[in-house]
Amino acid sequence: MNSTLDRVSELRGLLHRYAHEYYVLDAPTVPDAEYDRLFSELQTLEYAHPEWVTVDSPTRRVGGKPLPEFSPVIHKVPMLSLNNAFEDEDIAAFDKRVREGLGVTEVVYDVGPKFDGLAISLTYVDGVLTQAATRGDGASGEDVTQNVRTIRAIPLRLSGETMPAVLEVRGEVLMLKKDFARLNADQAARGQKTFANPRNAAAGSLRQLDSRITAMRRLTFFAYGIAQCEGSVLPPTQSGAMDFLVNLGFPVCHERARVTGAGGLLDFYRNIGGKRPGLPYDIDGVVYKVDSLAQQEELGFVSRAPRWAIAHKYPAQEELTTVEAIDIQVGRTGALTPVARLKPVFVGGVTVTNATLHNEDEVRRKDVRVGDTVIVRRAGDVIPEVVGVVLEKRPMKDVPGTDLFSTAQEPVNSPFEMPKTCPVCGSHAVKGEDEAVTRCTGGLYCAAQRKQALWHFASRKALDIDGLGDKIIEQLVDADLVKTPADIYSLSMEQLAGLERMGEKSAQNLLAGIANSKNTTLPRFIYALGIRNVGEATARDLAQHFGMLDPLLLPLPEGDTERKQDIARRLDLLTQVPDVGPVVAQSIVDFFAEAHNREVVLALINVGVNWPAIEVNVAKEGPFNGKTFVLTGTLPTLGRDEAKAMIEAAGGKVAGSVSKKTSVVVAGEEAGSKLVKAQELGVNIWSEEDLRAALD
Ligand code: 9MJ
Repeated sequence: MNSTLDRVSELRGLLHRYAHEYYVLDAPTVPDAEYDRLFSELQTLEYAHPEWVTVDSPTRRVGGKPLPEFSPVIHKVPMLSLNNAFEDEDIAAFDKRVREGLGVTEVVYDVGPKFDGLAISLTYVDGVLTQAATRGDGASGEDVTQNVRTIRAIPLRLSGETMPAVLEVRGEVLMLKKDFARLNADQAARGQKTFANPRNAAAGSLRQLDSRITAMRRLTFFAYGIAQCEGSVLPPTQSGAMDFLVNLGFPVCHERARVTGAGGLLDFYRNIGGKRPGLPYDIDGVVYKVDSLAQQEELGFVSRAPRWAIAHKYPAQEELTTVEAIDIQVGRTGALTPVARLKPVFVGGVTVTNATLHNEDEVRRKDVRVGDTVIVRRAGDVIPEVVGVVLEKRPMKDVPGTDLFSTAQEPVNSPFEMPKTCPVCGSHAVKGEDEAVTRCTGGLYCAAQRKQALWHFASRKALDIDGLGDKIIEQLVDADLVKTPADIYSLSMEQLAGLERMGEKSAQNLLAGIANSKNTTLPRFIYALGIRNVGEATARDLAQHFGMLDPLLLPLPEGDTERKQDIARRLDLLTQVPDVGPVVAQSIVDFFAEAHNREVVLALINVGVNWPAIEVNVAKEGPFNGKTFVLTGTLPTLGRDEAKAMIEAAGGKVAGSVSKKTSVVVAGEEAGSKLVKAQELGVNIWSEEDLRAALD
């Protein structure tokens, strides 16, 4: 048994299959980089053992078989592909080969981006598009004329003065990044399959048997070469040929140049590399072509590729790796984000060890599991992400089958589950029904949220602690000197002076700032707690309405039924507060339902944080006594505060959300869900005019 020969046949099998999935099925299961790597491994082995080369080796042909449904097209001039290079040295070697092959000291190149799309050949007879064909296996492709006719970038009839009798143009069909994003959003909205990248979207769109579908997908095209030209004299250079095509009405990429020598090639590579994230289309490298067509002819071809051109690829933006763990990261607002911890992999020029999985729904949709092999993408400066799972590489185990003698297989790993509690602080994790994000309810108690929460607590609109900036908070938390905002008030001179870059004077100032902050106001105090959805205005409304926090500081009862009733009562109480709707009310209830949060509030009061008593809005005597109003939409003349003041002056209350208890909804223009709810519940609906009339 020859293990190298086994490897050769294994590689051929894999490459055949991957090419079939990629070219014929439009459903690749591995990233391009993996294909390239296996391909070059096979090339190396075949180079060392020429006796093993077979006519059907993937190195002898390009791509896969045409789909049987499209008519085959024999390419009069084979559609070859380009050799790839990755390193600067490969480029120096290419330039050297070219110079030596031509016996010259310097060569001029026509250079441009390498589009990541679908190669296409367009034939024009007497200036009219007669046939469009895909590359297929390079010798024959598929007739996609009907589909190509729908691509607006491709001229149906040529313009210009010199009209060749026959012209065969080569180029790339692609989808712009923005059209790809739009297509995927549409597909997801319609519950249809999304595409992994613009290349697959372009291929999937062009290979539709129904050209009406192709027409709805926005595809574009760039010409990059001429395969045949009869009845017209071609310019003597590649760059001249491009200008010739521009004159005939073809789209040709503007990011092109003429450069000299390996230095010129590498400068262009770096220049385009810098522009790459901002380009409207995906490119996977740049292409260098000897500019003189006579020199191109002199150099000729080797097996599947021209000697006069090379593709200089950028580091792969997609790679394969395995998921070692799925951790939960706790964000600033308590958002729990699943993050895939990956076996380190080099993608897009950096080593990637983590990739965001966004949220629970996303992990479910992609069904990413620990132990899975995944495709990781890193495009530009974008955070690396898991594009999808290679399902066939999922680790499996044998299990007993339906009868005694058979076995079946099932995955070793199980689907991901979002934790029910915060992994950092143990508080409950909650997810709103229509929300994608799961959040930790730990608030001030949660270590991961603590730094941010402390910063918020000390900020100007909250307790306004002079001198307590984020650098100091960072140090205090890292040194475990401060766990909750209450701990700020027991910091000593020695502890502060021990911090980095903290002189005695600034320590003194900070202590004074801390002491001063104890005398605050209730709105500031409520705002400082950092309750989700409770901004300055809501904090003010809550303070004004309750005058104290006591109703919320009682623990929830133990029993399930009692607990539910108490929550309902609290929600009801809170939605009586002007501008507090069910979402805000729920955030407040969730916050105070956590014992840790209540303890922090009490501890702050115990260390001496205090505020002047607030005169609670007491309902005035008037015609609206006992009535609850809800304002929605824009009233013709009254501002929101004016309308509210008018209602309160007449003894009424203004609440934030509509319920059975609402007496009247005053609706203006662009009233939304509150008006709908009022209609559903049969609540009285007034206009501004009705309100004024009732007060007259
Ligand atoms: C791409 N993909 O952008 C060629 N290509 O030339 C460009 N491909 C090519 N040229 C000869 N710009 C064979 C393929």
